[in-house]
Amino acid sequence: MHKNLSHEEITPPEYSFYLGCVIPNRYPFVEQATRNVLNELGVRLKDMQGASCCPAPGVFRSFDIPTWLAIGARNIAIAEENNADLVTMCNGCYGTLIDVDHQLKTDEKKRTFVNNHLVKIDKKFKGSIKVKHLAEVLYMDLGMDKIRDSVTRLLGGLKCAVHYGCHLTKPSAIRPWGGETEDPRFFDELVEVIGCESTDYKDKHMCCGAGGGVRSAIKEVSLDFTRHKLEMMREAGAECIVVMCPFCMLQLDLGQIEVNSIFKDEISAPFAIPVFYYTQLLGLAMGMHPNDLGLVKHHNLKGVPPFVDQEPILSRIFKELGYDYKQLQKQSVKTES
Ligand code: 9S8
Ligand code: 9S8
Ligand code: COM
Repeated sequence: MHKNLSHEEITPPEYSFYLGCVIPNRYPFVEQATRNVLNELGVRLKDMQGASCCPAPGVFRSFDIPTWLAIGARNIAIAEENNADLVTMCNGCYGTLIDVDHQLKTDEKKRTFVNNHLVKIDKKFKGSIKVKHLAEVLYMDLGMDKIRDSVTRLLGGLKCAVHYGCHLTKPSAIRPWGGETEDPRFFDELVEVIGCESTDYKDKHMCCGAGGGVRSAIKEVSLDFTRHKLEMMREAGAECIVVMCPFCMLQLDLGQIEVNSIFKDEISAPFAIPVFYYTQLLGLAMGMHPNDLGLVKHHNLKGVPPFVDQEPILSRIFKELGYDYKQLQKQSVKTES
């Protein structure tokens, strides 16, 4: 008998994979986890040869809009050459690239301006592809049924504080979530479908504190936001934080260590809430090995992410799934030496 090939098996969904800066430089295991998970879900990722910083919306757009438009357009043009919609794992990159794409698709004057520059490097913004966040690819393109079908084991009711981050849902008019910014549910649903609890907490949609260049400009103000968010998450009983933005990840992870030191007199106890990127947990629920998801920290180097120790939580989840954290760690050290 012939196996009926579904449409997907004939043409797997393809995307241009935009990495941004923070993941390659700070959290390379997030790229690994995401590549492996998408691959497992039947998605084909095309690398973007020569892609640069998006450039970061809160930093670049605030200073120089024409340059921001031109550099953003150059990155989108690379995805256009790939002939595949662009997917990004970062809210900030999403913010820049979707806003640039929207402005250039709707404003001919801006498009002409940008293309007059791009022609010098043999590039052109055509407006032929879409810019998507990973959340949209998972939730809308692949869809919740497909995600649900791919889950082979549930994560035991792990209490997650979901942090959406600003650029994922705002400005709502050029985001795909039906205008929702105050109470979106898609990220919570993605977390619930893998057997976690999305713990409700106060000021859930407040900024992590990093964005808009605030982290670089006034560290203490930015960390004061982070301190508040962490207090609210702890108060609600969250066991971990789940993000889909590496800049939020950096702020809530490394920032937690910083908060513990600069606000040590204001906080009731030091924070130790591990932070995961969503695909790391999704992969685990899909039956993938922790080593393929960047979930085993193989060394004891200081100053290397993840900064907040994930072992206590992971040991517990791994045990339920039949792995031994210490064993995995030892095995990996052996093969490395
Ligand atoms: S690229 Fe350069 S700094 Fe960053 S990661 Fe996301 S936003 Fe775009
Ligand atoms: S929240 Fe506000 S601006 Fe943003 S998206 Fe990521 S970093 Fe955190
Ligand atoms: C936040 C990016 S994800 S930026 O700081 O607003 O540019």
